[in-house]
Amino acid sequence: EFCKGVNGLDKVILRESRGSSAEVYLYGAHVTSWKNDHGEELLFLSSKAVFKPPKAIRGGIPICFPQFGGLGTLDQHGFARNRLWSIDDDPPPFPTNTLSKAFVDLILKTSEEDSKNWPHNFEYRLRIALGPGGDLMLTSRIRNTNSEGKPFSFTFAYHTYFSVSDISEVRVEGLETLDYLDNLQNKERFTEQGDALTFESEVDKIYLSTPTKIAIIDHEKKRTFVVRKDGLPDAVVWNPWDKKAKAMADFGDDEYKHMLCVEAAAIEKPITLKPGEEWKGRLELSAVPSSYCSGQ
Ligand code: TA6
Repeated sequence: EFCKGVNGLDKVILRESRGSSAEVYLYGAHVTSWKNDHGEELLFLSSKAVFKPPKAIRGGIPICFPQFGGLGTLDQHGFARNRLWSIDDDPPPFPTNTLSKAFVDLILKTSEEDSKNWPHNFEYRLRIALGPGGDLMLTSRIRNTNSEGKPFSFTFAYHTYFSVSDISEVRVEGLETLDYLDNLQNKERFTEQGDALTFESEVDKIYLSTPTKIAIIDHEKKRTFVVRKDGLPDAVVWNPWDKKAKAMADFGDDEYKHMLCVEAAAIEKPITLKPGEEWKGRLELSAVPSSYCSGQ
């Protein structure tokens, strides 16, 4: 369903037959809402989010491409989240492994402007779909359409902001004992301790070679988010906490208590595509009652 969102920006609403829904703005191909079949909002969106290009929307699932973070020559997190995407009316067959009738296909291609800073031709096709159980599935297909002989490399993240009732009551399972780069200690490499992650201060860590499944347990809501990913070996965990929260104009001072970013990513080893080659990166989010034991 197409409609106008905040500030008249084009928005698509996906509705699944059992009541779950999602919303995505063509600006940034940015998912800003994902609700379960009880109408509960599962993603965090800042009350101060600015829906005005070229500023990225604060919350939901920003797409970080072709550069994660400030690691290269482009703006922080690349330009995909700051561009107007189009509806892809000629998508290649997507091998989605679940039948989904609630989906939208978006596409972003090289622009004159972006070629100045990132001199490559690409086609980025993104399918956003709701599965029968209300799972949210994002499938990215990025193809190098350069003329012969010009490979390109990129880093990538689905920068997902999960809504949590109280960050001090949240645990993350699946990243214990792994190595990570700590963005707060100039990206030095450390090894995570042996049990679930808990949060009592700012965290900004890039976990390396992570499992395909990560669980985010919201104790108060008795809800577990399950992140399943494919083609995305790394995972970023970020909470700005109070000081950084105050420093962001598009983020409420106390909002850090109600969000956690767990981002399926490919950062440590950039992805390189030769002309004609295509990369696929899949993210599948589900929200299940916390009686769910993460070992499943
Ligand atoms: O994902 C973590 C991170 O790289 C943090 O360092 C912080 O900068 C966050 O992304 C938000 O970045 P943004 O450009 O959206 O404000």
